[in-house]
Amino acid sequence: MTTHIIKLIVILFTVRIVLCVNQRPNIILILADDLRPTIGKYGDQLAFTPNLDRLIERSCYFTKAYSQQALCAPSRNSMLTSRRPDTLHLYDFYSYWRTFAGNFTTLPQYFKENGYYTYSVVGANQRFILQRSEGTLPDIESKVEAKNFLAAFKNRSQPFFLAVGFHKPHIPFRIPDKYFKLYPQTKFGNSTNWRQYGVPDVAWNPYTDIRKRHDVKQLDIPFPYGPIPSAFGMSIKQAYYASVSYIDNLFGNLLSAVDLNNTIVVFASDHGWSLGEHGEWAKYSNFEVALRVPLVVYAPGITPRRIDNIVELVDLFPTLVDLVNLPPIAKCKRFSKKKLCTEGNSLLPLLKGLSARWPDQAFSQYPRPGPIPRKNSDKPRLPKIRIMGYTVRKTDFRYTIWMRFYPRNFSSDWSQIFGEELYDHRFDSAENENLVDRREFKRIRLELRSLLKKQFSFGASLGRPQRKKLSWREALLYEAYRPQILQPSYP
Ligand SMILES: [Ca+2]
Repeated sequence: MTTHIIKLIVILFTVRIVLCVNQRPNIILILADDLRPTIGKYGDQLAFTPNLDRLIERSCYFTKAYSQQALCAPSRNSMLTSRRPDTLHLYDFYSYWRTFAGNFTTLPQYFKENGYYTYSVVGANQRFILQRSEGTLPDIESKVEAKNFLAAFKNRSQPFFLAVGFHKPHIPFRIPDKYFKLYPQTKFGNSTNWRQYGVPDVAWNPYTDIRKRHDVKQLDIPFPYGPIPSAFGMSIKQAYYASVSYIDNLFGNLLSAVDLNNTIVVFASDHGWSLGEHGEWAKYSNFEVALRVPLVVYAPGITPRRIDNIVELVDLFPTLVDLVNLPPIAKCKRFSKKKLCTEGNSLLPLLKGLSARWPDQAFSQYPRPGPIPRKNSDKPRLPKIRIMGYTVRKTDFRYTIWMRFYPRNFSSDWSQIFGEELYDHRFDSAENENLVDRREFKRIRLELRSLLKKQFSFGASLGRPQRKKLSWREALLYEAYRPQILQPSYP
C-alpha cells in the first residue's frame, strides 16, 4: 500500500514538473554578425528593414545596448557566459576561456540543464570585400535549417532554445544582387569623415582585414592613416546597408514560421562597425560606433516599449533566465571562479517598465599590441597584447583610457597611460572632439576614471605586476591552442 502511495506521489510530482516545463516559452536568439543599429526603427532613415521594424513594434528595444569588446569571439563568449573579457581572459580569436579562466556555464547550457532542448544554426570568407552573388548562400542555408528545426519541433512538448547566427553584414558583402538595388550609391553622399584631432594613436584601428581584400589592395591606401577614397567608401556603405536588408529579409521569412504566442525572440549583434566615422572602417575599437548594438526582446505578455537605459550584452543571460522563470543567477563576486554567476543585470525590470534603479553604464575594452598602429593592431594575439583600452559609456559621456597590460598574468598598470579620451554625447554623439585636456571637464574625467578603476582594477590591486611563470602545459596551450570558438559552440 505504502509503495503504491509513493509511486502515486512520484507520478504526480513528475507530472507537475512536466507541466511546469511545458509552461515555459520557447526561445529564439538571433545574432547578426557586425551589425550596428542600421535599422529603420532605430532611426536610421536610409535602412530598409521592414521585417525587423515590424518585430520591434511588438517588442522592447534598447537604444543604448553595448558590446563588451568589438570583436566576434570575445564579445560572443562574454555574452554567452555573462562575464566580461577580463574575466574570461579572452581578447582574441585564439584563446579558450575554459582553459584559461574557468569551466563556466553558458547561456544555452543553463537552459539545457533546466529542461530545454538546445539547438544552434550558424552559417562562413572570400577574397573580395564587394561581391555580388545569386543562388544559395550560408545565411540562406542557416534560415532554411532553422525553419526545418521549427517544423520538426512543432508538436514536441519540450521547450526549445534555438540560436541562429547570421553571418552578414560581416565582410565580405557577398549577397544577392537585388539588395544592392535598394540603395543607389548617391544616397550615401560623399564620405567626408576625417580622423579626429586630439585622439591618441593607440585608439586608431587600421582596418587591416579590409585592406587585405583584393579590391581594396588595388587602391594602394597608405598605412595606417591613409583614407579610403570617397567613392569606394560609398560602395562599402551601400554594400553594408544592402547586407542588412538581406538579413532582414531572411529574418522575416524565419519569423513567419515562429509561434509568437509561445516564443521569446531576441535579436542582437555581437558588436558594431565603423562606416567611415573618424576615417575608420570595421570594428576593433572602443568608439561608440564599434560598440553599440541593436538589442530587441520580444516576449509574449510584455508590453512593447523603447528603452533608453544603458545596457550591456552581459545582461542578456540573466534576463532570459528571469523571463522564463528559471532559478535566478547570482551576481558574480570579484574574480569569481563559480561555474554559474553573472556580471550583468537582469533587464526584466526595464522590460516591465518598472522604475527600477538602473546603473546606466556600459563597460567595454579593446587590446593593442603597442601605442602606434601596426599590422596586428586590430587583432593582437594574447601574447602580443601590451596595452588595454578600457572604456565606460555613461548617459552623457564616454571615457576611455589606454594603459600598459601584461598578458602573462592579465594585469593592467594604471601608472603607465598611453592615452585618454572623453566625449560629450550631449553635443557630440559622433565622438569627434576629445575633451580630455579641457579644464572644465576635469571633474567628470576623474570621476569616470575612478569608475573604470573600480571596475577593472586587477593590475592596481596587485601593485607591481607579477609575472607568473607558466607551466609547459600552460605555455603550450597559451601559444598554440586553437579552439573551436570562432563561432560560438552551443551544447
Ligand atoms: Ca562579429
